[in-house]
Amino acid sequence: MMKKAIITGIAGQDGSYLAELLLSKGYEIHGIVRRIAIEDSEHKLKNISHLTERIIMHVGSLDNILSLIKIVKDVQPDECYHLASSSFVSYSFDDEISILNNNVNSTHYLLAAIKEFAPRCRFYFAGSSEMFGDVGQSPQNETTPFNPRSIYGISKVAGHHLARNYRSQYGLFTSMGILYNHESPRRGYEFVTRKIVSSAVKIKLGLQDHLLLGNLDAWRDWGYAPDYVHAMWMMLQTDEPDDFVIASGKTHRVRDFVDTAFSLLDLDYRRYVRTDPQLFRPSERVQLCGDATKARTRLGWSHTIDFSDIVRLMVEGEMSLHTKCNQ
Ligand code: G4F
Repeated sequence: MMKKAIITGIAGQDGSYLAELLLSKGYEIHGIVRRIAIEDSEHKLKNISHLTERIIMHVGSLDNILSLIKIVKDVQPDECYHLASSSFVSYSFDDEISILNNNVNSTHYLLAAIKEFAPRCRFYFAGSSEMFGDVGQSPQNETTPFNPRSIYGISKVAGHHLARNYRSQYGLFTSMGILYNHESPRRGYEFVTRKIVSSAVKIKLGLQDHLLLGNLDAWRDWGYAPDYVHAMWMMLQTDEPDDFVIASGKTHRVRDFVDTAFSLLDLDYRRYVRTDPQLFRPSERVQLCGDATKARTRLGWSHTIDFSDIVRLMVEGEMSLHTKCNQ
């Protein structure tokens, strides 16, 4: 029988790739989106505009447990991928309050709705390397203690404990991916990789003259988003629920990303990139680098696209957006 999956955050980078993957596997897909997304679909649903005929959209709010109960009850999903969250790692106090409330409550409401109304549904929780935060060891794996240093990281640790608790207390199948940074041409503009390629292309086309960045010497373990959503699906196909680090295992500096992107456009980044102390973040002392041995051995997962190809795909994607606009 056709499997049914609910995806929260379906219009985001990961949600859109996951929807494509599950459709290719014959799933019936149900996406939960806010009313505002339907009203401004050209912008807010652009990542899934090519899929809207093939997915069932539910207008619902993740901060309203009643709307989630209704959707879970009606759909009776086999799998639920909870990807929606305020995912930009902000350090602003204003954002802190809503990020913590939204991220923790939405996870709790969904788990509670599933426990009551679709207890056989398998639940994927989108964890993050931000949960490790100011960590004492590199690389990190599933046994590394969490020491989050951002509200976003704290909200993900709380969500992780909720999911684990529903696993051990109520027997729900809840699995978590601790995903390191994953990028693609669908990445949001607030994240450093998209900011870099978008500016580099504009500089190349004479539409912008410089790029302001924060710490160029911050290290990140960057992978390719479609590889990472494949791991999410694999995690829900196992015999037992478990938690997995998903990472490339290789780190690069923001400076390396900048250099590679600008070089692909025959530009010398040193002429255009300036740093702004206001864009620096606290607590970025230790390299976030993931050890995905468990995912490789237990799931058979591996990443397929390396750093330089990710940068190239993003630069090409950005260039083609400008070409389309000018046609
Ligand atoms: O692209 P970023 O904003 O991503 P960050 O904070 O690592 O978080 C992303 O990955 C996490 C792990 O998967 C997710 F949990 C999270 O939701 C998100 O997807 O920043 C990357 C690095 C940081 O070290 C930051 O300090 O780039 C550095 N950076 C330097 N200049 C900048 C900038 N980041 C941003 N966003 N903007 C800058 O101008």
